[in-house]
Amino acid sequence: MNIDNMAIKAEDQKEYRSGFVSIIGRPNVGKSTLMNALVGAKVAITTSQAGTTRRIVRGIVSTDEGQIILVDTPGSHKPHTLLGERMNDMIRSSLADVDVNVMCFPADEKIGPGDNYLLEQALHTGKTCIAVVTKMDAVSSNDMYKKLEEINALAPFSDIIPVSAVKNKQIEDLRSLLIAHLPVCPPLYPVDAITDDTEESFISELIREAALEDLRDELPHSLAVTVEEMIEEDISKGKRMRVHATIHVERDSQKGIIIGHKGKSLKNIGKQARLGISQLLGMPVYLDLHVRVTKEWQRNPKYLSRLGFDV
Ligand SMILES: Nc1nc2c(ncn2[C@@H]2O[C@H](COP(=O)(O)OP(=O)(O)OP(=O)(O)O)[C@@H](O)[C@H]2O)c(=O)[nH]1
Ligand SMILES: [Mg+2]
Repeated sequence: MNIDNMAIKAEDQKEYRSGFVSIIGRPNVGKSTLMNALVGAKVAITTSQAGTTRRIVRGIVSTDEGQIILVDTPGSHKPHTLLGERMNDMIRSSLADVDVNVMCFPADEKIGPGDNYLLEQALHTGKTCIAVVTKMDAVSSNDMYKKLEEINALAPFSDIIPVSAVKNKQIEDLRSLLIAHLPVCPPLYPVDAITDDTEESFISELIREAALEDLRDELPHSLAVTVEEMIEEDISKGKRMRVHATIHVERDSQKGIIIGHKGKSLKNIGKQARLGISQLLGMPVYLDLHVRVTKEWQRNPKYLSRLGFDV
């Protein structure tokens, strides 16, 4: 018998763990950046604007020890629209559906009532709750020490771990910690998968990301993006993807802002989004962007459902 094969068999018998981990926290605390760092690839959009993530996005991490299915959630906030209510419903249902909840606290911000409200809901599920202090690169070690003490006194977390997703600090440790908390179970997704999102849905997110970064604080919450059509076409140097997409805004005045003076803003958005989309698809992209006023879509159940925000 071949000794090498026997060694592989013994390795195979190590307990493999697999399960779901939600990433929760207030808007802009670094949840999606953390998920991308854990996955090791961009599977969710991230911006400096609060309220970037609007739907549940799953990122998958597979190692020799196990598989983590990360569930990135929208930032928890007081809802002002039907969309806001649906986003909070998404958070609530993911809290209950996972094996472990990871609650993110940014190192450089105070803990507030919004955190306590979400924490109460997470603890209520009776699931393992891990506190992650994000953006550790943004504070001194002295301030970090105080933050860890404060979080330790806040609730009976199973673990508290500081990380920096942008500097890749303690991300490996967090991966191992998460796997250790998952049930013994074979992989639930193919081990080479990194997300369960569709290409089309991620493309619409990349366009929204480009628009959010370009427009800064002007109207981020009023934007939605839909992809109407994707056509692969032959060009002289090979293949090209033609993408037709619509940016929805809520009011006529917002349409003007998105288009900008002589179309400059829309051109910038298109240029930025095209880069990300061609990287994703591995081929050149022709992006045809239209801006449409879909009045008060955030409050209208019919539009919400058309834009993919079903109950
Ligand atoms: N310095 C620093 N900034 C970070 C880190 N992680 C995230 N950020 C920044 O924090 C901002 C928000 O990041 P996101 O990942 O989009 O935050 P989020 O919690 O997913 O936000 P919502 O989807 O709006 O709830 C971005 O500008 C990130 O670059 C980090 O480790 N260090
Ligand atoms: Mg996010």
